[in-house]
Amino acid sequence: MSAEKMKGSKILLESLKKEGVTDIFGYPGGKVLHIYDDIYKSDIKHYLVRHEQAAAHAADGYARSTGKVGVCLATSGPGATNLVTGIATANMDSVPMVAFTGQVSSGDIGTDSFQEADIIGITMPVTKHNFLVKDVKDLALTIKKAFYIARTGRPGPVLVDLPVDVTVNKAIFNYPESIIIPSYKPTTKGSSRQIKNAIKMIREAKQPVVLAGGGVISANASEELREFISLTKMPVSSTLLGLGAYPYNDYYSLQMPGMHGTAFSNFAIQEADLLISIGMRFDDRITGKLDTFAPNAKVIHIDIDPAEIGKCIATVLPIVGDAKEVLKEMNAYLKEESIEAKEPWLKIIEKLKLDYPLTYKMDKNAISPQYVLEVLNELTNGDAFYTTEVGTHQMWAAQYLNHTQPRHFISSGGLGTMGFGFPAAMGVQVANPGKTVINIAGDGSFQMNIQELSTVSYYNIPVKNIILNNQWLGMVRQWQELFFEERYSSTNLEGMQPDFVKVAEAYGVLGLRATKPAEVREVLKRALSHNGPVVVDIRVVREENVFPMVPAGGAIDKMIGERGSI
Ligand SMILES: Cc1ncc(C[n+]2csc(CCOP(=O)(O)OP(=O)(O)O)c2C)c(N)n1
Repeated sequence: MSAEKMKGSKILLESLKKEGVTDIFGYPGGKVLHIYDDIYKSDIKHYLVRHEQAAAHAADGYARSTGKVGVCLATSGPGATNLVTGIATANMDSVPMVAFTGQVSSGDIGTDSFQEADIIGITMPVTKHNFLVKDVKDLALTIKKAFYIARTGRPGPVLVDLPVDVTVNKAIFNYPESIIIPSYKPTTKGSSRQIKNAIKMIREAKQPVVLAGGGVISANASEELREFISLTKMPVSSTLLGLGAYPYNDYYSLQMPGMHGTAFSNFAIQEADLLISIGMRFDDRITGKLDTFAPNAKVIHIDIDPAEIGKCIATVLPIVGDAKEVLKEMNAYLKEESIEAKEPWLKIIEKLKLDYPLTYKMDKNAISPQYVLEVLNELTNGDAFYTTEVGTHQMWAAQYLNHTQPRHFISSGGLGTMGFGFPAAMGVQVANPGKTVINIAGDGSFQMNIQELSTVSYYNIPVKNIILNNQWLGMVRQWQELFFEERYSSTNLEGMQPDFVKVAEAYGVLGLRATKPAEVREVLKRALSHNGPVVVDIRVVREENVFPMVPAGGAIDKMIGERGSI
C-alpha cells in the first residue's frame, strides 16, 4: 500500500514535531494561511505576537535560555521584512533559530506580485544560511537541514522561505532520521597537539588572562570552564555574551572587559603576557583600538568558527573546536600534570580589584539605577533570568547584576538592538515556565516593542519589565555630553513620555512606579510576587552616566571614570 500524500503546510507542522518544537512565535497573513490552518489543528503552541520583530526576538530568547532552536513565522512581504532586525540580532550573537516566511506562489516570484519581497536576498548577509523551497517534495529535507545548520557548529539563524503553492501541494511525508551535508562539516574536536601546546604556554606564562565569550555558553561549556579555572588558577574575564559562564563575584573573576568593562579587567588584559580566548571574537567593544590591545600578550584562540581566527587579532596558537570538547581535553591533561598558581600575578589582580572597584553615588532622594539592580540581586538571590534592552541600563545590568549561571543573562550584544529585551523575555518565559524573568529596560527601548504588552497580557506571560526611566535616550545623551559639548540633539524624552503605568493598565497589565529610593524595594517585591506580567516605572537619576568608559577607538586602559581619567 502506498503512503498517503500530505499537504505542505501539514508537512511543516509534522517536521516541527519531529524536531521537538513545542512553541512557535508568529503573525499570520495571506501567504501563510494554509500553515495557520494546520497550526489551528496542531498541538504545537503558537504565540501570536503584535509585531513580527517581536516573534524573532522571542524565538531568540527561547533559544538563548535553553540552547534549543527557536522558531518564528511570518507572512510574505512586510511580515518577512519585519523579522529582519530579529534575524540580524540572532546572527550577530550566534543564536540558533529557524525563521519561516511565506512567499508568493513560485510562478509569481519576480513579478512584483502583491506582498512579494526577496527575503532570501535581503537576509543572505544576516543568516547563517537560507533556503527557498521550490517543490513540496523537498520540504521535509529542507527543514531537517535548516534545524541541523542552525544548531550545529557556530549556531545561527536559518530562514526557510515557503512559496504558498509549496504549502498547498502534496507530497509523501518522510522525515530523515539523520543528515549529512557534504559541504558543511564543523570541526568540534580541537587538535590534541595544539591543546598540549596551549597547556605548555599556560604553564610558562607569568601573567595570563582568560577571555570567555558567548561561545562558552552556547557550547554548554560553563562547567568545563569552571573546572579549567580551578585547575589553572587564572583570572577570567567574561564578555557581555559570556556573562554567567563563570561566577561573576568569584576570586578569579575579572567581570566584564571592554568599553564599559571593569577597570581591573582592562588593566589586567593590558598587562597580560598570555590571553586564552574561548568562544569570543575580539569585538571592537572589547578591544578598543586594535593595535593598542593587550600589547604584551600572545594569543591562544579557541573557537568553533575558523573564520574568527586571526580576523581581528594575530593568534599565536589557534584551536578550532567546540569549547566544551576542547576544555574537556585540556582539563584531562591538566589533571595529570597540575599547574602552579601564578601567585605574584594573582596579587597584582587582587590589588587592581581593590584599587578600581565599580562605584556609584547614592543619593537619599534620587534613585540610582545601579541601586535598583543591587536590590534585584538581593531579592532574586541570583535565581532569575534577565534580558535587557540597549543603552545605559543594559551596561549597568551587565556590571551590577550578580551573574552566576549560564543562559541567565540575555542581551543583544553584537547588533545592540533596542526593543530586543521585552520580546526576548517573553520567549525566555515561555521556555522556562514558573521561573522569574526580568527585562531591564530603558524608557526609550521599551517603546520599541511596547505593543507586546498585549501578548503578555493575553497569554499571561508573567515577565517583569523594570524600566530604569531617565527620560532620555541615555546612552546617546552620554556621548553627546562627553564628546559633543552637551548638544543634546533629539535625545531628551522629557515631556514626550507616555505614562507607563497607565499604558500597562490599558493592556490589562499591572503597572507600578517608584520615584524615591525608599520605595524601590517594596515596589520590586510587589512586582516579583505578582502572578502575571508587570511594568515597573522607576524614575532614576536623569543624568547618570555609565562608567568606566573607554572612548570609542581608544586603548582600553585609557578609561574615563566618574571623576575624570582613571
Ligand atoms: C533600534 C536601535 N535604534 C537606535 C539605537 C541607538 N541607541 C543606542 S542606545 C540608545 C538610547 C537608549 O535609550 P533607553 O532605552 O532609554 O536607555 P538608556 O540609555 O536611557 O538607559 C540609542 C538610541 C539602537 N541601539 N537600536
